[in-house]
Amino acid sequence: MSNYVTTPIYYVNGEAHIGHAYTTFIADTIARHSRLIGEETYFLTGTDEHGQKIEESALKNKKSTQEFADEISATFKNLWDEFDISYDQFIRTTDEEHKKGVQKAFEVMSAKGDIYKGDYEGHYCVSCETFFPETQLIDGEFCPDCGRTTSTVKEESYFFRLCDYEQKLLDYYEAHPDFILPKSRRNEVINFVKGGLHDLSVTRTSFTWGVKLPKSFNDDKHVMYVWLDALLNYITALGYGNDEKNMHLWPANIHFVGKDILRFHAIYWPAFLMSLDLPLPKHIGAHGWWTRDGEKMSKSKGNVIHPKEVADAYGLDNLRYFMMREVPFGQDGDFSQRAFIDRINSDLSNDLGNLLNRIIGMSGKYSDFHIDSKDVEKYHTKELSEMKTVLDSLDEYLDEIRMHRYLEELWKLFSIGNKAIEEHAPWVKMKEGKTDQALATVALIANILAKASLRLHGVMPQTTTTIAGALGIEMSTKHYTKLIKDDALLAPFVIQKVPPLFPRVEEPLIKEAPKAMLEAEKPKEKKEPVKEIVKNEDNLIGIDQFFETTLKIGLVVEAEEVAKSKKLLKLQVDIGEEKPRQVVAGIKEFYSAESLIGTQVCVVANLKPAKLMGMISEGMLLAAKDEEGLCLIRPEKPKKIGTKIS
Ligand code: ME8
Repeated sequence: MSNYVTTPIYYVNGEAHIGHAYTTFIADTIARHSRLIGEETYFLTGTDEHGQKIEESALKNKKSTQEFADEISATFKNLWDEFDISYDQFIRTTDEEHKKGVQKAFEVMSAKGDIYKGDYEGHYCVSCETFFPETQLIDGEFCPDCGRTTSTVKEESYFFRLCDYEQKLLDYYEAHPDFILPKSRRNEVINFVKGGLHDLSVTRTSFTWGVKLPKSFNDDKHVMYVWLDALLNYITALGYGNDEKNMHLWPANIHFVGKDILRFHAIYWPAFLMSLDLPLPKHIGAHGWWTRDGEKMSKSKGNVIHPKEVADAYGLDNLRYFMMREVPFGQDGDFSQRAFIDRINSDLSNDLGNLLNRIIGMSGKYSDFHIDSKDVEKYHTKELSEMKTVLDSLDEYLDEIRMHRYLEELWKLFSIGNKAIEEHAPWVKMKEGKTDQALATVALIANILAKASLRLHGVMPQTTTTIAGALGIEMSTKHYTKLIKDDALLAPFVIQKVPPLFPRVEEPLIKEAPKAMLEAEKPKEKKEPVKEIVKNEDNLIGIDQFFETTLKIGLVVEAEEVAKSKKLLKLQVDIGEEKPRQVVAGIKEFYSAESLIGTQVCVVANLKPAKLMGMISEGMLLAAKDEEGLCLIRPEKPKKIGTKIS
């Protein structure tokens, strides 16, 4: 089976922003996953370079249209290269082969009787490169899609008999309920078609920057309508009208598009393909709109988010993860640095990064970094079966491009891992001399991480490759088949140390954002510090003051006595961050270092680090001391590491 995946080809009238990056990330994710599972995959992206809009933009920039198109097209290509987007082909509609293919398609449609010459009088929106009937205009003048002024155009035009395809299209939607994804968008297309289609004007005489009609038409005045030209890129890229060398990849499995251009892909494009007697793409995946503070992004508003700037600040894989996890596919989403930071700290740093650190630490201590799955089945049947249930459920979400659900489900694997560590407490097993059991738990986690990485690879290619390297596997079809399809466990290996993959982020990293944007990004939970301590006679404080102290559940993973000190113990306390915190505590008289390892404590987590006998202490333990001595304050029953105490 082959999997041909495409993005829209982007207009070259401005540089890529976060919305373009989003479509490209999703397509790249699907392409990478498809390659990993061993399917023949072809991933197409590129630029849409003809039309009045580009001609006008070039003029404004005092450049020739070709020069302008070359420059902007290169900015897209360079950005995708910097982002390591795994496209197989970057098509430009100014490519000679493409133009030839478009002319060929025009001839075939014409031979079929679907093209005729007539006069067009209508309202044209240059920005959308679309005609609208009077009835659709807002206040009789403005474009119903973008709100800009339309101009009245009367010109000779060739038409495509779109009306003839009305019923065929409706039949097709009926027979293929998953043609449009998400399914919730299907009705809007069906209703549009049911509302009645008009024949489509597919040539223009009002400008020249476009594909010429085939020579056989002997008509120099006309150039192709930019949408006919653009949509055909999906087949000209495979050699249609030229050498046809990749036409075996047709039909596409999925065209990813924004909801703004769904109509073109779900109505015009299928009709063109029917006219060409070619099969239809299997899916059109229409995603929602990324907004900035609820508004559409635009240069004039100064609220455009540049993908490179965000990726440089927060990490490319983190950005990919955030965009796919945060917003359900098909819905609009607001881009907020605060939401992004929360995802990094909780999902990536706490859940995923922490798990890897913990097994590196434990295996180092218990087995000189050797990890062997031999006893995993014996001690962890329950976890293995829970894992399998999660892994088996994932394809369904992927097939429907419900990426946020896919990732949400996938993350259950890390919960299984974290829970297993809490329940089986390998450090206790080690103390009890049950080394096999302790090592089995560590190996279980290694297997969870390996399998999760294989399933996460499409979304986070770089990070999962690093994790795989630490676990002695490759992101390859061979290993995917073995560990996912055949459900095997990892062969014995020596785990490699890796630097922390997801450093925690405390504050927005992009500071030069417009003021309004930073305001909106102040941590929600952080209230303005109370300037004056308001005390009444009873010495009461406000709740805000109490919440200025961050208290968390921690697990003591290491403990040792501080030589030459009667009072101090040096502890490493895991509070759900990338690495454990070092806490130097004055409790030596009351607790032995040994007895603390593997026990839970309550940590004040937002104290400024302090130095005690030359050692950094990054937190404080809660304790109560009376005349009988000191005791640590602990949760009544074990809680998830890092849980906030309130
Ligand atoms: O429409 N949020 O090109 P285009 C999410 N050339 N996605 C966004 C977005 C946003 N704010 N802004 C843009 C065209 N996109 C035509 C396509 S295809 C044969 C021809 C993404 O440069 C989204 O995928 O205006 C949208 O469909 C595409 O960029 C439009 O890019």
